[in-house]
Amino acid sequence: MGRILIIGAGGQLGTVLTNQLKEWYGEDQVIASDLRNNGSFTGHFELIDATDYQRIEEVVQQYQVEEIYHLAAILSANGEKNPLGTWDMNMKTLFNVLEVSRLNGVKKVFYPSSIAVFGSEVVKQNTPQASFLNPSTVYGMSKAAGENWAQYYFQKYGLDVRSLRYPGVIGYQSLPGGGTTDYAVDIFHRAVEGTHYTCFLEADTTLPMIYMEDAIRATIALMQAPAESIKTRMSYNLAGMSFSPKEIAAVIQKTYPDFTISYAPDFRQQIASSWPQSIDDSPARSDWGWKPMYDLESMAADMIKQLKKEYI
Ligand code: AKB
Repeated sequence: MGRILIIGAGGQLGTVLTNQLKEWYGEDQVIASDLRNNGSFTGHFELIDATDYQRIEEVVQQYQVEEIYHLAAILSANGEKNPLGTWDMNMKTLFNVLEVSRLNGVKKVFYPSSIAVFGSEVVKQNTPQASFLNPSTVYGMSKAAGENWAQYYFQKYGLDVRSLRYPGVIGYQSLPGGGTTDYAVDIFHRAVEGTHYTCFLEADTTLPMIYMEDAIRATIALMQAPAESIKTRMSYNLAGMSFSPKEIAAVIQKTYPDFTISYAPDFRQQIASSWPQSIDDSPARSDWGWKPMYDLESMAADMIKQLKKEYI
């Protein structure tokens, strides 16, 4: 097998995915890349600004890359601070990855989409995969467009692009940046360090979430699945669990009875209110055998256990 390039390896998902891919395929097979080297990478690391076509191509040729995970993007909340810049950045980086892949023999591309592709037109409970997409954020718009481009490159050029619509990802290994679901990670850090948490969403805002371990397992399973199992070339709905800030706080209080939370909703509330509350991921289950392992209780227990080691 040829080498694997991860673009955005220093991000929330990239940090963990890079290590998992090294475990699967061996350290020498994986090239981590990002705008900066945060010093945590062992093995191959390359500085890549994904808006720079030439730089991606250089690395792909140097290492004879056959698979790319393109994880670099500006997320929902940060994206709203600079709508046109976000569109430019999210689309340009995707086009660069697709074109470099098409022209340099890259065989497979992973493109992360998001529940942010859904907007007010969908049923909020068990939102089906084949829903009308009217995203409320520029990030969501870029992901909806990106899904169509992924499908286009598959149909027109035969490029094997695969994609998942991630819900909010919760993990202890890395911090999210600039998303609307970030509160569900922050809350654990505050609880374990013993401080109060002020939540930027209202108490009853239910959103779909997934534990990092499940998110990584789904990603690798999708990429390893035989091509004939991949029935959608847009993006697969992916679900783990659904909960509100009030519900997660109550679970945390079982371990930390003194933990306190208050609510000061800001502009992110409007984004969260436009998203589904739960996701129907039955196509992923039936096409390539997806099944989540973590629910709210087991995810919270593991988060607390792992973070305790960090805050001693
Ligand atoms: C965000 O909140 O923007 C992301 C996402 C759901 O895609 N975590």
